[in-house]
Amino acid sequence: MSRFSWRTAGESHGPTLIGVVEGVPSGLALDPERVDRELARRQRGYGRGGRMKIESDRVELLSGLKGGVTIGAPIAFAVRNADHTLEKLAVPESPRPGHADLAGCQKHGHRDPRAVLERASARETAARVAAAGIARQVIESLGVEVFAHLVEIGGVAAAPGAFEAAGERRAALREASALLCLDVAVEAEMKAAVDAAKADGDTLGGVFEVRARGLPPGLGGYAAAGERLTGRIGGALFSIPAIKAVEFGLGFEVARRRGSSVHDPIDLAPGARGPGGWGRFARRSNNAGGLEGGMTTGEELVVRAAMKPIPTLRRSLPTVAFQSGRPVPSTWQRSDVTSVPAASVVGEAMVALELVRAVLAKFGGDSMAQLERAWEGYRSDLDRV
Ligand code: EPS
Repeated sequence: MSRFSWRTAGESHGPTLIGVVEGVPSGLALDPERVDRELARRQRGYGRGGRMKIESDRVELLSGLKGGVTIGAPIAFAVRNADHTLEKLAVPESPRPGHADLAGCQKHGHRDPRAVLERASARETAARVAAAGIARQVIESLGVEVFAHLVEIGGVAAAPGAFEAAGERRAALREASALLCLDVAVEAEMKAAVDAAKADGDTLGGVFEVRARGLPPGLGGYAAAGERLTGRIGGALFSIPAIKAVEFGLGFEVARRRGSSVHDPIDLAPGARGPGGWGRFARRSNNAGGLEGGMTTGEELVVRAAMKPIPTLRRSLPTVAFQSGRPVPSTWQRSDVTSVPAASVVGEAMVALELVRAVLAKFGGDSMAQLERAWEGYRSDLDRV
């Protein structure tokens, strides 16, 4: 079995984004429409700009399948760019504060922000969402659900219990929301914040939350730094452009409380098995956000990420022209007012990719049948612990 890995290539205004996913077991009937649904969701969200009116992202599966079923070979895919004007676009005269422009030019020793921003652009995340849309079908077939929703935008927050209150209606509520938020009551206020920022030529950040259910305890590991799932998932979320903070469960609040009100007491599960049907144990609370010792606990995984406002502002910020060295206002190109809803879809994808990696690392298997046997075998093993 090859180790699970994925990579992407492609520029924001190049001909196409491409990607390769390796290590998906054979025998999985892959649903390309499942991938396209995620790509469409990433394009949505109140506050998105003109580019999303041009694109309609779709995945083209190029290898690793026979009759729509995985054969255990690398899965290559493309997501074409409708706007592929890369060679015609002007070179910006100055770097934008907040974007990769300046540090990227310094890193490469040139004065062409376009050569940096074309790859640094969050357009690349469409390929990540496609990679995850393929790979997550492995864990979805095992009953794992990964679900992200927007919890805050421009300082306007959803009610803290919005996810629990939504219950089984969560997917429908999110689908109906222009912001991919589960709290219908705050949506008008959130939209008003986006409208106000737009009117001022400004941009907005926010917070999204990713939840994962159906995970067995013991994914990840404590024995080596690189196995710790907290670090893997945290790193995966920090790899999304513009993410500045990540917190699991209680997050920063753990630093303010005593141990007795942080750690989740352990009980025997009220039924014969714990959450998700794994083992005999359950927790009274989930302040840990589903991770202890770098491993899943079997409780729900709960992680939030904070995104900064997009750095391309219609109202300019002070910067310096490369050639003249003079202070100039930053230039504006077409951009979003906010893309936190889209970032939530990318966050869901990144968490899903790390969970696929962790599941395949623990259970292995060249084929889905072998993976499923190992998964169910572990369920029986846990009854003896
Ligand atoms: C994006 C495509 C980009 C931007 C955005 C994300 O399209 P364009 O630059 O052609 O308007 O809308 O990129 C950024 C926010 C950024 O900072 O680079 C996309 O497909 O998500």
